[in-house]
Amino acid sequence: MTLNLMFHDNCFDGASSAAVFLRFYQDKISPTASVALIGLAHQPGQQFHDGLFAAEENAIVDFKYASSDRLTWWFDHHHSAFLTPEDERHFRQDRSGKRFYDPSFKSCTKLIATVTRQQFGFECPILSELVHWADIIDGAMYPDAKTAVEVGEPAQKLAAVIEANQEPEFLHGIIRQLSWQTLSEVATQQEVLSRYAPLASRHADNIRAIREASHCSKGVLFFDLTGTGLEGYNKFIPYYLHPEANYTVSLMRTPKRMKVSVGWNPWSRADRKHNLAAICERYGGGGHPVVAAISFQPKAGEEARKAAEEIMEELRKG
Ligand SMILES: [Mn+2]
Repeated sequence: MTLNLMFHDNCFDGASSAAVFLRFYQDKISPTASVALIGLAHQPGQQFHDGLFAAEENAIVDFKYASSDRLTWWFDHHHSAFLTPEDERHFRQDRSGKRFYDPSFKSCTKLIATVTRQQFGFECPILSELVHWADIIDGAMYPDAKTAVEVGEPAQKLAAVIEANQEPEFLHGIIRQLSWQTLSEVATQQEVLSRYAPLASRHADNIRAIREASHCSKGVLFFDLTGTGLEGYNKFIPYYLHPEANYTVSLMRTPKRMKVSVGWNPWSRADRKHNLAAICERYGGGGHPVVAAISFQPKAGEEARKAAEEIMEELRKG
């Protein structure tokens, strides 16, 4: 048996989802399957090409639905799981019993662990620490912004390493380890810690850059990182610097895309009146109600800036 296991790349929940699914698959479906891991990133334009579904079984976890009849397994919890209404119809008509969608879950990892236990009798205690942390990290369940920004726990350090990773082979190794070892064992190994060290100093630089670039008006914090060369940051930094902000809107440029990110302050005492995934979907993006993003072509700077401004105006109205 061959399996293509696709997962949300550069994401702790994506990697954890892949690890839990991989272990489930080996324990309950096919112990000898040859499994290829494939990280998927959100991109403007067409998302899936046919080669992704070339194995005997093809699985997607923590990522958008593909209306391919060659898709065998699918698990997702994102609000914006369907690229089109046709994709959603395709999913609703599915009778395979192997495609699962529940946006009430904070992490896809927990969704997979729950469904595979209930429907396939899959139990694996060494994974429980991983499932616990995926829920905290993907669900932003930290007690305060300081805990989230200090990155004190090994799981948080591993998450930062995964988010910054640019070597697919390294992440694939981590996923395979996470399916057979405890999270603590994997997260505290030297290979992970040595990758975290340079990120820790970059993290401190990012805090400084965001402090300088950001300004808050009517509860909405804005910063533009396109001129800084910065390609990613801990998404809680804005609320650590500006606890008074209810929302953040930011602009960032990477070689592959121009990205508008929109977030809700998880420690805000205000009532959230906007669904950020729904707002971003209007521009071809998506995500969760509390954190969402839009990817534009790298050259579409003006288009991205216009979208960011429109979104800020909407959020400032309260
Ligand atoms: Mn997720």
